[in-house]
Amino acid sequence: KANGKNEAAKLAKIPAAANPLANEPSAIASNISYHVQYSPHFSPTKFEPEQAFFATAESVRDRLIQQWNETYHHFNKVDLKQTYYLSMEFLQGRTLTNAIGSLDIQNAYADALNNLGHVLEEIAEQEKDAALGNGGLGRLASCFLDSMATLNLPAWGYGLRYRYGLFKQKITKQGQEEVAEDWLEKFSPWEVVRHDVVFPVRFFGSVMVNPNGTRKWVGGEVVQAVAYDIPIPGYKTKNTISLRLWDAKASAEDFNLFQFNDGQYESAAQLHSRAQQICAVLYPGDSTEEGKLLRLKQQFFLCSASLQDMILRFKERKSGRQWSEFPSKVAVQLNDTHPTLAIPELMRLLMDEEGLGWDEAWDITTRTVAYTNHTVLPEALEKWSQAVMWKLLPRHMEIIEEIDKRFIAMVRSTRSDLESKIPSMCILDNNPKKPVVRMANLCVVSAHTVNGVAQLHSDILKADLFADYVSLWPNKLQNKTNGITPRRWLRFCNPELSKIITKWLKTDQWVTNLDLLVGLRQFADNTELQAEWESAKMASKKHLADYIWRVTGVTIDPNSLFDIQVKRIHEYKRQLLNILGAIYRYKKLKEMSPQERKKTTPRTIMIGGKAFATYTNAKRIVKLVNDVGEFVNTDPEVNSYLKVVFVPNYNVSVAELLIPGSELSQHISTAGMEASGTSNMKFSLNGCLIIGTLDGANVEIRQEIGEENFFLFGAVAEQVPKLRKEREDGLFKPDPRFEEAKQFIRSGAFGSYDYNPLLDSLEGNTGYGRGDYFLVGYDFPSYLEAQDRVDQAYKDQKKWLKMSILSTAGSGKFSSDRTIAQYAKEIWNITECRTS
Ligand code: B1H
Repeated sequence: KANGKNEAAKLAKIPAAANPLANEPSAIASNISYHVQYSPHFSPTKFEPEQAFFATAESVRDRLIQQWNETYHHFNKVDLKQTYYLSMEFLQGRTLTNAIGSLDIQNAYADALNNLGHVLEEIAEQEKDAALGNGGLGRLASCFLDSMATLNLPAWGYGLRYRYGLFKQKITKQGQEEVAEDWLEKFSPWEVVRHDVVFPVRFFGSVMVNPNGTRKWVGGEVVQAVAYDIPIPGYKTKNTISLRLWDAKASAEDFNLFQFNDGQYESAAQLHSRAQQICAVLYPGDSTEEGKLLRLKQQFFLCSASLQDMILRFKERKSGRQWSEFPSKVAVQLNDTHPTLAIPELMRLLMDEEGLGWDEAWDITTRTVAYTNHTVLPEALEKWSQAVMWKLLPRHMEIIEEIDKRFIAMVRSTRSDLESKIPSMCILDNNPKKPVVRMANLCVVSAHTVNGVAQLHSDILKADLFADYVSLWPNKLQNKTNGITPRRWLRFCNPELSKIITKWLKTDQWVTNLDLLVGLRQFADNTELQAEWESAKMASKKHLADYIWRVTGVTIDPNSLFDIQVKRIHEYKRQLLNILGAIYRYKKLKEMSPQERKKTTPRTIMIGGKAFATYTNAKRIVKLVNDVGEFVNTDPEVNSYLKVVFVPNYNVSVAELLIPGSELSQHISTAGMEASGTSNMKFSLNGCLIIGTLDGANVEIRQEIGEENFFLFGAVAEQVPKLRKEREDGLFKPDPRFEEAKQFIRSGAFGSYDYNPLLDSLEGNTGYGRGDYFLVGYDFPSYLEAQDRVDQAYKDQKKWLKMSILSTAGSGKFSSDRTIAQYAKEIWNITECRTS
């Protein structure tokens, strides 16, 4: 443990290194000590873990910046096509361990810090999570950046620098409480502000028609977008790319000095405070008109600043560049519809600012932009009010109208058979009650490629949501099954298991070639490997048990089966199914004799996740899990056989702790509703078995690891519409076990909180009733049966370990390196650009 004062005094005696960026522990220590003294964020007499973290991070950043400069110098020289990944979310989590590991200087840093009286792992825990995203979609963007850098691809991430990311979740007697999470409280050592990269972004105003008929957007308010760059190192390669996050500021001219001197402070700085609102929070609540407008402003701000930056870079490269070459130099990927405005904004910039005609601008735009769809849930398909769009972005609405008009004309003239489909295929929904712009339609019409994120999801897009477009453009729709970075999600978060894998495969090449994991299959029965595997898992379980005790005060038994469900709380993800199953398990344990109980498989069920602040039923689920936990965990008759724990404030860092310690994880969404899921891949990669439905990427995971290693249950996607109809028509007879579990909640066993609205959602169509839209009742019996198979399998530890090894061995496909290589080849048409 470090002792602040003494250690700081010691620092002064460390000699300056000849090359402060050398990788010997002595040079690193000297570099760290330099930052303590000369990057004066804190008093230089203090060197406690917090100061040590910032100084260490800054010394790592020095190394990243060096590689980064070389990388971009190289990109400029070689001038290959580049990809720009536009996303409203990047869920980066912590950076230190990942950066040191990618630079391959873990041991030297550990030694250097040891010499300075600190422990690397402890220092790393000082870092705040950068949670500039909600869940899977944002984390996917971050995994993609890691893979793009590691594969040496010329690529950039573009996003927004939210002042407050995803809220911190506190659990109180009332349930979930949201608290602002201040990731920039001190500062972020990873971001580099680019005072020279600033672009104006306009809002509101009007369209001026020039004498020659061209049009120009004028007036309104103009905000400046300032770039903050975060270096993203590739694993064991010099290539280090950028995540460029835009922040908003007003310019000095917008500060009314006259008003200010007159004492009117608020109105003097009005534009400044309006600019500050833009990047204040991730996802401003959209229950009010103001909230909706702000979200739309954010989306446009990201698109406009990013495109201006790309165009400037394009023009700066090799003189005499032709506009027609733009699509062979620039690929833009839209992460869902959130950055759709990139389409009309690129059209506007090309026509109104660069003087191109419609046809040329349209040709360039459509050959540049591609779109990824991440959901088929109707409530998540973005539709913006035409009135709001006309007000905020009048020129873009003109362009969207024109795109729509030309699309309709094209369909009429080439495909008269699709006439009846035009109302649902076109972009503007002119329903007089609420005219809207359908962003997904705008994307499909304008993008050269549209992709889903798992095979089943892409098939559903083809057969359902986008079926008519497929008949128009048979080759536009592709599948790109999601993936996860094996660096963060195995190599760094689970070093014990990684060591074993490297030992048995006799190589660590699996970290960048995850398919090599199949080599473990031949040893799945090997008792030596099994023993090592078991002891690594046990160490992680103990570590996790420690953590659970620290954050909840609940003691859990590392010898029990660790069963985890962590993801956003949503009715379609069916945490309710899980908790109803837990309640049923409790009731059966209660009915048993002590001897019978001893024969059961002890379980610790952990559930974690955040509920969207205004999603009432999701918050009720959080409350229920907490209440069930309190009840079960304090029942001395059963609590050595069953514990239920709500893990508070689930985020990337918590995931890095939970996943290595997991043995069973639940991915139990109603079939057809989870586009892919990505935590399923993380768990499976770490040797955790899955109980799940045939949904999203589960289907492919089961194929890869073998059906005998997957606990399958539940209806399949094709059955779902029919089952819902039967439910509505009163033809469904619920299983008595389902009724029993619900009844136990209704009886008030878990306290006085009113759970009726939640329970009613599982019933008929009255009141809160949603007619059990998510089919919890239908799937309950097969879920319980699958859970029985889990209990049986766990009793045979040899068999379980074999299944666990086979899970890891079969997870190679789910590397985001594979996913990104497919995007690069099949959508972006870019090739590697290695910095030597
Ligand atoms: C996914 C979202 C999403 N799909 C709207 N859609 C949002 C929609 O802030 N918003 O308005 C934010 C996010 N997120 C997820 O994407 C899917 O549900 C997962 O199944 C999938 O694995 C993940 C990555 O593709």
